Amino acid sequence: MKITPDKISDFNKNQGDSYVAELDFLKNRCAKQDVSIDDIVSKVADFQVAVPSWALGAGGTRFGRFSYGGEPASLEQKLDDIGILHALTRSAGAVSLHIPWDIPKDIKAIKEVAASHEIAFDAMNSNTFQNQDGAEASYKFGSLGNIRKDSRNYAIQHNLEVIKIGKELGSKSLTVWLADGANFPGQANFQTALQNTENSLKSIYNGLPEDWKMFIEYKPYEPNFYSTIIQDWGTSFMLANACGERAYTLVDLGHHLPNTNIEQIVATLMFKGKLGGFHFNDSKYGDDDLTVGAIKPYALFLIFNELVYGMQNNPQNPNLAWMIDASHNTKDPLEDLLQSLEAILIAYAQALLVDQESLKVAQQENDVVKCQEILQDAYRTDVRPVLKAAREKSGAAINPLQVYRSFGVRDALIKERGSQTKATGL
Ligand code: LRH
Ligand code: MN
Repeated sequence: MKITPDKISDFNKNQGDSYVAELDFLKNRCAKQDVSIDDIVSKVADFQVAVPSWALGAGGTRFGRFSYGGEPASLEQKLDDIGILHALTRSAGAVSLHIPWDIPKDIKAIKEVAASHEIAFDAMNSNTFQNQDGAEASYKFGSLGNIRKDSRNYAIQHNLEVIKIGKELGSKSLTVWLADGANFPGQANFQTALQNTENSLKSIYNGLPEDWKMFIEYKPYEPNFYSTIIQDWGTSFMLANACGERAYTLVDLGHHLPNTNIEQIVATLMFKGKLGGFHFNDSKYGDDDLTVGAIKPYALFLIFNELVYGMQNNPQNPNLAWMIDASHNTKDPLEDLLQSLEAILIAYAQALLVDQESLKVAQQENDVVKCQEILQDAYRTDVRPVLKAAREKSGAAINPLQVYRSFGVRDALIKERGSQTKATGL
């Protein structure tokens, strides 16, 4: 199923969305504060988020999985689905592959399919949290941090293999997330496990091509429920510094204990030039991998406020890798991803509206009330007309979800692929 730009622009025309009037109102209102809405429209139009190859089918939990019908059964079909998201939004121009869930059988063919949808290959993800058939060593008790040398070496080799595949595809970064840890006190020596992990990461880093980055993703728990070796941003930051200047910390929004001040972590990592990228999602309790902005939209806004400040004031921090990492247990995966893309762009546009100059003055005067008023003025601004303008400017759908439903995309995918296909991934 391919959605062509002309079909989208026809739908846009016939829809007659009145967003232009709302946009003009916003332009007039913001002009007084010397904020250019046209600038924000361009920045939003340029903002590209990578879609995870492992989140295009129905996700599940240990308590069950409910398939969705028309799921992509191959990497080609996954790229076609991301092609649909990109055609509708023009902001999903990259895929983040997970190996071995999505090993390209024919590199040349896969690159052609991706190019046909104008999709780039973003960070590659290794998988040393599942034993593959015929595995020469086990990851049951860990991988890079395993007490057994054979498991550590096997995991290092796997990451070097993932880099090799990524190089052929044109990717420029590797994300390493480790499930490694312990379920019980005494099960592992914390220092030995950390030392083994650091040495293993250094071996992988030494195999990183000159123009590549390595992202070290942290997580407090799951699947281990007593300790996780790379449990928090500080451990990831420490390991990234130990590896070298092209190693960075990756922030998955769901990988924080309740009430963690994630925006402060973001500010700290950008200040130190060690923030590499994001896995966007939302959560109420644990690593719930829910739709971005579905539970804590204000927290997402505050994170983007620090990101915008950092992008304007921290040249020491590289361009960030933006990725979604969500799981769709009860929603149509593509509708869920469309909602996540919308929430990310809304938070970004609201953060770009923050009057940083006035905020700085209010902070210097310890005018606590004024500081909050400045932030919440931006957060309480309906920026959806900005997103619509950015999408129409990019040849995308003014209202992607409406087009997705009106074109009957899911029914067409079920007709094309059947109702029993199952996508690789979580
Ligand atoms: C771990 C994680 C990691 C991926 C996996 C699919 O919870 O966030 O980023 O490897 O999900
Ligand atoms: Mn993640």
